[in-house]
Amino acid sequence: MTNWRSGVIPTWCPGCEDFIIYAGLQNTLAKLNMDQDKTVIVYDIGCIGNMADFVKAWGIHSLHGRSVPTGVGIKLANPELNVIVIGGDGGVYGEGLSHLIAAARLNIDITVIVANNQLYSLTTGQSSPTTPKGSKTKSTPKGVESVPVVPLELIKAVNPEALAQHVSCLEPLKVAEAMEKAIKHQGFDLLDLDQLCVSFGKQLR
Ligand SMILES: Cc1ncc(C[n+]2csc(CCOP(=O)(O)OP(=O)(O)O)c2C)c(N)n1
Ligand code: SF4
Ligand SMILES: [Mg+2]
Repeated sequence: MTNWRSGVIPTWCPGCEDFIIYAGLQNTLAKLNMDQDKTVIVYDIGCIGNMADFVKAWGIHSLHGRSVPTGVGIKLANPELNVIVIGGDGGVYGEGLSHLIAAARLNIDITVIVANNQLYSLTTGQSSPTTPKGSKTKSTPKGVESVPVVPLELIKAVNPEALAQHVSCLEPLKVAEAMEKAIKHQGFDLLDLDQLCVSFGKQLR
């Protein structure tokens, strides 16, 4: 069986649900017997993006908010490749939101997996576009004033054919099932994962 672990020990905080996403991805890539030479994983910047060091696969640790267009470029240049994009809510729904919408509208055949902890966690817990209204975070001590972005509704609005899923990391088996469905899907797909940041986001769950 193909080994998808790089050998580098993950540096996430103990109890971080990024471990669930990492385990789900490892299991799914192995279960689907993915061709390691034809699988490319593009990582955004952030805690979840640090997975770039922990997975043994071709990949790019791109820029914050620029993982989706990097993945789109790879797919357009070589359609034979399986392209998976992994990022956080800050990168994919904040700085990179227009790229996400463009890729969904064009129905580019990539899988986008988002660790949605409703925070900019690597930078120690500022609010993101998905932080619920009223939530107190490091950057919003009096509570967030705006309503959150709802990723699945955005995707469905621009492409009814796209596969858009939402699963909580509290259900690891469902995370892996959803990853399998997403990777098998032909066309654009988004997997939004409810991921707890135990260090800065306990007040959000
Ligand atoms: C263009 C750019 N803007 C800002 C930063 C600083 N920065 C690094 S990580 C990060 C937050 C990441 O949040 P998210 O994408 O949600 O990932 P998480 O850390 O929560 O997993 C920010 C703002 C950066 N590296 N590059
Ligand atoms: S800061 Fe939060 S998201 Fe980042 S590794 Fe720690 S628990 Fe996970
Ligand atoms: Mg985040």
